[in-house]
Parts: sequence; structure tokens; C-alpha cells
Amino acid sequence: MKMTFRWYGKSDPVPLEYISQIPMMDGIVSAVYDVAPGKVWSVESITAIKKAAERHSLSFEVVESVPVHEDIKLGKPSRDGYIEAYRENIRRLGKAGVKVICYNFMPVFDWLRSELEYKNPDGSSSLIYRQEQVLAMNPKSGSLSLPGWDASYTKEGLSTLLDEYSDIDSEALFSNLKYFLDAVIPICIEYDVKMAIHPDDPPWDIFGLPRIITDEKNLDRFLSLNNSPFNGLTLCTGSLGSSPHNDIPKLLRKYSSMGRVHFVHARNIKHIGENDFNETAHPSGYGSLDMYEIMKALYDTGFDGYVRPDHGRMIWGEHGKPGYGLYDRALGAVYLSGLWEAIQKSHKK
Ligand SMILES: [Mn+2]
Repeated sequence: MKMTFRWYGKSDPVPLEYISQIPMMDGIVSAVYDVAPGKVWSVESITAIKKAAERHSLSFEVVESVPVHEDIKLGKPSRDGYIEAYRENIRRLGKAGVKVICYNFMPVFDWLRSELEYKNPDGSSSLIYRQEQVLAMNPKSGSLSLPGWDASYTKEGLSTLLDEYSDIDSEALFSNLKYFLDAVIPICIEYDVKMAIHPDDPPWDIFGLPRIITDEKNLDRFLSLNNSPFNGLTLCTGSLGSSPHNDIPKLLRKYSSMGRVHFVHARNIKHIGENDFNETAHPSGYGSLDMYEIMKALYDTGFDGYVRPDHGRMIWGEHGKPGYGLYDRALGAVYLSGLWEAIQKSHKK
């Protein structure tokens, strides 16, 4: 297990020096953030991240994310050009020593929350999801004000894009995903870079848009779209775990023993309703997920991939990128490493 920490590049309020001071930290997870989806990243930009990380004795072996252009998800004829750009990014990242690429295949919207600074009774704040509040927004009417979501679309642009998705159901999305995988996995094999899809967050359809990386049945189907071990998962415990129907330690045990889990986002959430959840501190006692069982599932299956803490709360007066403060993520990282050490030593007796 290698412990990592997400870093948003030079504009990240958390400097690499601070990340390197977190005990038991191995490396960063980062990306080139100033290039539009579907375009090729410059070798210079990739090398700059690697060199900056190495100056602080951190590795840079995981990219999150190389975004997938909407035309690929829609299966439009223009997808082939965007896929070629993606293949070139894999080659360049592989040459720079990157081992895992995290990406997602969610139509239009990435992760969704109803509030980014929900005040907890202890004065900390966290990201919260209340289905009713999210569904009360109508993306087509321009009343969409989803917090944290990149509002780079104009109202008209978003409306057109949503219309294009009206023909895309989950079957079509699976088929477009297979087309993408079959084109990129051979390059991954050649350059020793593993693809690791991130589950949909939250893992259910929203605004009439299909979401397919949601549960065990669909994860099985996803992995069988392309059976190469290079086609794998970013198992985000908080994303899949926001559905109470997903048994996270069981899923981890199953897919990690198949060698198909390459990256883990280890975060806790608390169910506060059928489709509602709050993001909590990492330790098991604070949320609905048993983090000990999660780390144990990884240990027992010989997991040697990457783990990172995820989100947590904003504490100690920190103001930062929602979900990506330094303090609570650092506490999460050390807690997870502590669980790992305890599990490891209890096995050696
Ligand atoms: Mn995640």
C-alpha cells in the first residue's frame, strides 16, 4: 500500500512541503489542470509536476484525472480524435513514470453535492448531499447553481448538451465506454499505465442522466467490457458507500483479489437518509463505513496499489478548496496508515 495525497498544482493552497511533512506519505496525486478535456498535455507540464514532487521526496505515479471528453461518452463521430489525444496522454504519462490514471465516465456533471460548507455541531464544516435540494434545481432552466461544479457551460451550451444525452441510456453509455476502453487499453499495456475508473458520485441517475459505475452488478459488467487487468477501478469508498446497498469491504475484497483495484479513495460518509449523506472525519466511529474492515480487506488481498485520504471536513479555521483542506485529510492519512500498521503487525504474530 502506498499512501498518497491529492495536490492541485501550484495554485493549491496546500504546498508540497506541507504534504511531505505528513508522516508516512509516499506521493502525490495530481494532473495538468489548465488544458481542456480532449487536448494533449505538454511533456513540460507533466515533467514539472514530477520534478516538483521529487524535490520534496514525493513520487508522482497517480494522475487524477485525465478527463474524458463528452463526445466520447456520447459516442459522436468526433470521438476518435479525442480518443487519439487520450492515447497520446497515456504515452506521455507512462514515459514520465505515471502508473495509474483515474478518470470517470459520468455524463455532463461530475460529483454532486447540495452544500459545500455544511456547519457541523462541532464547528467544522463538510460537504453534504440532500437529494431533495439537488433535484429542486432544473439544469435546463438555468436555475442550476450546484456548488463546486465547474460552471464553464453557458445556459444554452448546457441545454444543448443535455439534449444530446436524451438518446443516451445506460446501454448506450456502456457501449461508448467499451469503445473507449478497447482503444486505450492496448496503449496502457504498452506503456505500463493502469486505467482506474472512479465510481459515479453519488451512484445513481440524476437529472435523467444515466450513471453506470454504481454497484456490484455494474462494476462486474464494467470489468468484463475489457478483461485486461489494465482496465481497473479507483474504489472510492465514499462514492460507492453513499448508497447503503453497497457493502464496501465486500466489494474491495472481491475486486482487489481479482487484481482490478489500482487506487483507493478511503473516505467516510454518514447516511442521513435514503439518498442523503454527510461527509465526516475518516475514523469508523464518525461515519457509516468501517474503515478498519476496508483497510483489512486491502491487506488480506495483498493490495499493493495507491490509497489516498479523501475530503473529510474543514477544521481548525482552515479555508481552502472544499473537500481538499490540509488538516483533516492529513489526519485521515495518518489514521489510515495507522490502521495498516496495526493490521500488518497483528498478522506477523
Ligand atoms: Mn473519490
